[in-house]
Amino acid sequence: MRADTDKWWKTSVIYQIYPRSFYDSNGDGIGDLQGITEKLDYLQELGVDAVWLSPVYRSPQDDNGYDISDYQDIDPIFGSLEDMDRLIGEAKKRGIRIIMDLVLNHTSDEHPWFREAKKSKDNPYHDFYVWRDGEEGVYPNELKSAFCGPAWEWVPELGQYYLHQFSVKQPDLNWENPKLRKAIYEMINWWIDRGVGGFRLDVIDLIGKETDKMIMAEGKMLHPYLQEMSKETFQKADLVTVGEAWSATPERAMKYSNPDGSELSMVFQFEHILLDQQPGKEKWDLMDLPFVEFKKVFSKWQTSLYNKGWNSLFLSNHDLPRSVSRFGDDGKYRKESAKMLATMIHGMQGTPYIYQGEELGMTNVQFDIEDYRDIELLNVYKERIEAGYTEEEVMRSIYAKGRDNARTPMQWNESANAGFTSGTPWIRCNPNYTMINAEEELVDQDSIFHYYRKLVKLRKTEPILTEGRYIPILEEDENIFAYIRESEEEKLLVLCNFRGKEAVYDLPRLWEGQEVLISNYHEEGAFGVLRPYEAKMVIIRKGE
Ligand code: TEU
Ligand code: CA
Repeated sequence: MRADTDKWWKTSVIYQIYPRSFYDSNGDGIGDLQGITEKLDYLQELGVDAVWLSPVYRSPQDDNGYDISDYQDIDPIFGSLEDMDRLIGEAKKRGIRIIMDLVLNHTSDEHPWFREAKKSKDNPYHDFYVWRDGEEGVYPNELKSAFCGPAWEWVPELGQYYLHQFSVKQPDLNWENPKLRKAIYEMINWWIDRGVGGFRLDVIDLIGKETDKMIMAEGKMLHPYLQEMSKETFQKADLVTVGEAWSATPERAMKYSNPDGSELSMVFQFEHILLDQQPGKEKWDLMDLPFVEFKKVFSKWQTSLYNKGWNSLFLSNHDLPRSVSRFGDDGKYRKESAKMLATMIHGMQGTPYIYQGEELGMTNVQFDIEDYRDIELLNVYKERIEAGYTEEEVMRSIYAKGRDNARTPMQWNESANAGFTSGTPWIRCNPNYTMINAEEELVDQDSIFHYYRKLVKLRKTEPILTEGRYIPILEEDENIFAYIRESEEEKLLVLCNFRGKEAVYDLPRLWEGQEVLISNYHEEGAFGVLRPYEAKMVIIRKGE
């Protein structure tokens, strides 16, 4: 076996589930573990190797589970530890590994550690969190919470502030404390012993924070902590680990995903995700996607990490809008453009991630403000209305970027509530479920679902997708995303038209008439022209 393919996750495709929106087995309106177990055959048909679950631990659900009050228990809304064991076991039977979401930068303020920490300055758990002395109303520094407002909360009994980079109910942990680190590693090992296949590590770039210097991401102790954690936990088993790192650059990613296995398998980087917002502003400050730049970002990551690290490949997750609405066309060319985006991502080197419903071409929603649930979205609405933005402007940003776009229930069939629940869903369904749903797509061989199924399979059958070197082409083209993958034996061409009109290209004739691995159009078109949102992979097998 080649060095490159010695890890199972290098030929894998990972599916992300947002449990509360996936499938509700008991009619309380919230998706649960038993619901996931019931849908494992669907995931097996899609062909994915692993499933990443957004957090299902015990939690007051202030940030839908990213505020954990007990790392070693399942929240009753999702089920029990027995349900978790059953899910792991049933998934294993189908060749699917379960990946847990580790939130290690903060806990819930209802975690016993924090309850203790708040009792007094000399409580043994006090130093598990980040505190600063001060006086009420005078913040220790200017740090802001990602969910609006200052990142400091006053605790009058102690005369101290605690740090929270997210909601007030998510106090930041203090990784400088070796006792905290040890407690975390013990918890991780407990999950490894339970048989999980790996971990996604929430905002992991923040754990080395140097609070007084206002350095939050990539603090100087970040990589030492990761190496310590990896040695104490992950390296004991054959796991996949993926860190969420908004601050990652290719140079930093080479450390995180060092092939020597000293830190993680890979990181999620967000450079391509940050392009359609005004420079230096927030994601709500919309801007058209600079397409040429978008391609260059991907090409940079593909070429810099070749043999030096490993990429994760994704266009959407539970924090992001639906990819077909954001980068494609969720109207007339929904099917074509969803398949095109999938082709672009699944042709690259790295581990592709499919976010639930992406394989159906699920789209963004436009709700009235009362129908939204996300803490970030509701906070920004309030903050921007108070700051004088018009209702229309704020709603336009929310429609484009709000996290609830990704969190509406999975669309299983055309029956009430998309077949997601027999009760009242915790958040409204996207009304288009009567047209876009799994049941229909499973029957229709030409569906987006079946196209994803083929792409997942290609990663297993075509080694060039795992190993081939990436070579960007047509780099300045304003319409077409194109690249070549090259290995000793083969050459693969990936062509994607990002526009709802024909696009022409100039490439050597040697590509004409070659084997088409996959395409989103049935009939082959003329060489040199791509039809609206046309995408294809063409392969030349050199030995032949
Ligand atoms: O997200 C990290 C994060 O920085 C988010 O605030 C993200 O930037 C935002 O959604 C985009 O505006 C992770 C989780 O994925 C997210 O769901 C959690 O809310 C957050 O951490 C806190 O745990
Ligand atoms: Ca339920």
